[in-house]
Amino acid sequence: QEYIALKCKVARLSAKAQAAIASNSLIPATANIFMIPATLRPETMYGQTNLFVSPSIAYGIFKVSETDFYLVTDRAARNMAFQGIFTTWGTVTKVMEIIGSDLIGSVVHAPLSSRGDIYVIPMDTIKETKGTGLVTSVPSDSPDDYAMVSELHKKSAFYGIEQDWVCLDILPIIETPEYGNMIAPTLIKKLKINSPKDERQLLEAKELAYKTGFYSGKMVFGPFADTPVQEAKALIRHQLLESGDAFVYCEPDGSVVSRSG
Ligand code: ZZB
Repeated sequence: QEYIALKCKVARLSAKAQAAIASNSLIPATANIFMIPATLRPETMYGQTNLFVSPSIAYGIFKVSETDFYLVTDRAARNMAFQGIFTTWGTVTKVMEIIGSDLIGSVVHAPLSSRGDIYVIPMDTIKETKGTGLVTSVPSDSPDDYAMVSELHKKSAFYGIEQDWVCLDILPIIETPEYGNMIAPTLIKKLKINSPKDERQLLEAKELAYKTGFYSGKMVFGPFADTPVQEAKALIRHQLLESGDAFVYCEPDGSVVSRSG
């Protein structure tokens, strides 16, 4: 599986993350820390509204250069080491560990997003065994994301977050004849999905959203407006890689890489 790993530079850390990171002597005060979500849909990056972390995953912060550090799961970092993403091939330099719940409320800069800076919020269903363990929220086009932000907005106190961290001001970026320009919210309604726990229906909604977006979608936002998604996808992917805002991150198909070591 080939993901696009997006470099979301930390603009402001939550109080807890700030305290933990400031007291770590291996991370210079001027360091650039990037939270790195993995996506299969670079063409939707204009519509990012939040960054999801799992409250229960322990993330690592890994040194990339004297100035740059990446925040991902240990598993993703180990895979990245064998793809030439760190300085020494096959080697990771982990400078600290931080639990996802401590990152919530931080603000990162999301490349291409019409919002610019976005809040880090929780998603319990993130799998540690896939991607980087961080997910960028695109509620216009991802049913999982729309279900989660709706839930968080309704129950912000329960989740221990500020309601205004959750962005529900959703921008249309792709249009399809089947579901209009709000594919995810339309499918959520159509399939009567009420919560992120409606796993089976969400899976169906995701498959429909992937297929419809790719085969009949056209861009309605950004420099490639009016271009079919099938064409725009590669163009936007290329642009993100060229600008250095993203890199390719691959995972072996099928099986999951061991967590040990
Ligand atoms: C932005 C985005 C916009 C995504 C969209 C999807 C959609 P899949 O489909 O199961 O192979 N993701 C990435 N890592 C994880 C993880 N560890 N746990 C849970 N979800 C994860 O998974 C790939 C997609 O699932 C990724 O692409 C990411 O969300 C999320 F409009 O990035 B995506 C119809 C889907 N639309």
